[in-house]
Amino acid sequence: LLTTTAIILGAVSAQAQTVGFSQIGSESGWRAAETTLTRQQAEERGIDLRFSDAQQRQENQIAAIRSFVAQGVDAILLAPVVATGWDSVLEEAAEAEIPVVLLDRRVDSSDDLYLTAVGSDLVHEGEVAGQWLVDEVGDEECRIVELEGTTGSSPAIDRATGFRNAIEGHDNLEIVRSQTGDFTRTGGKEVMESFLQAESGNEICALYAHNDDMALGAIQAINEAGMDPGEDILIVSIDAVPDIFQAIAGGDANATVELTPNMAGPAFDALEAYWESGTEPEKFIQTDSALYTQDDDPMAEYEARKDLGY
Ligand code: GYE
Repeated sequence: LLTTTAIILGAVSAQAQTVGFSQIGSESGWRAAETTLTRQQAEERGIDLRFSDAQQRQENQIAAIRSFVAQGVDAILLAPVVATGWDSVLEEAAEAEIPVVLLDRRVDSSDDLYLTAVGSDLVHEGEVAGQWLVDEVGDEECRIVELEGTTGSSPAIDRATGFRNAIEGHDNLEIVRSQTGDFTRTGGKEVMESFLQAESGNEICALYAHNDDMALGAIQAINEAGMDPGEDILIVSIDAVPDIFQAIAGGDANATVELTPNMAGPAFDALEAYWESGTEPEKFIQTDSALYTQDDDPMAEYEARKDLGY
């Protein structure tokens, strides 16, 4: 009887765990890389990944989570497009005893409603970007325009806060325009065009973009306006995607703050420990935020990232 039981338990534990992944969409190169790496990590670990692309709409994410609960998956990964409106669907997952792991963004819900959150300190990222600009301009007057991420998302809220923390007390730096570009290149280009028109005749010293894709779109707009991005207008952003390193190498951008796209590694590690032995992880598993500038061999950084699925 014992042998038979051991064989059955062995078979059950060897059975692939099924994980539902509610992904925001593919709005940026960074997001595409996160999806690529999540699929690779699941493959390597023998996890059956069920993927849903929400096209950046919260209602699609909520529907996907409900579907995963109905399927009886063993865990859910959620990259929450915005920070609010998750309580009821997370409660449904909790009632079904399905652990939820948040990736790269946070939610306002109680942390009892998710196993852990894997991501960066988004406020600190904004502070790193702001401090770079403070150091770069010294005492010079600097009128700043800001391309914000998706309205209501935790990165848009926190990266705005962090940047303002860093420039506080430096009265020569002033944010004169701020608008969402929704984390996309198209959004960054279109909003930067409107900034340039609205500020024609006034000097714009710097652009702070909440992600590299909006900065890359803005660079196109600045070039089309006959100005020199990286020179006439300093550009600092966040994500460290390969294309921003090409822009930095070419003098079209100045600095980026790294966000690893590998959120799934730590997420699956926590889930495997939880499945194996019920280990409850810390509620926040933090990833690093290194700064890269023109002094950091940008083409080597490009080469290191270009095949990661961005
Ligand atoms: O910076 C951006 C993506 O949620 C922190 O989402 C992430 C952000 C990332 O659209 O490229």
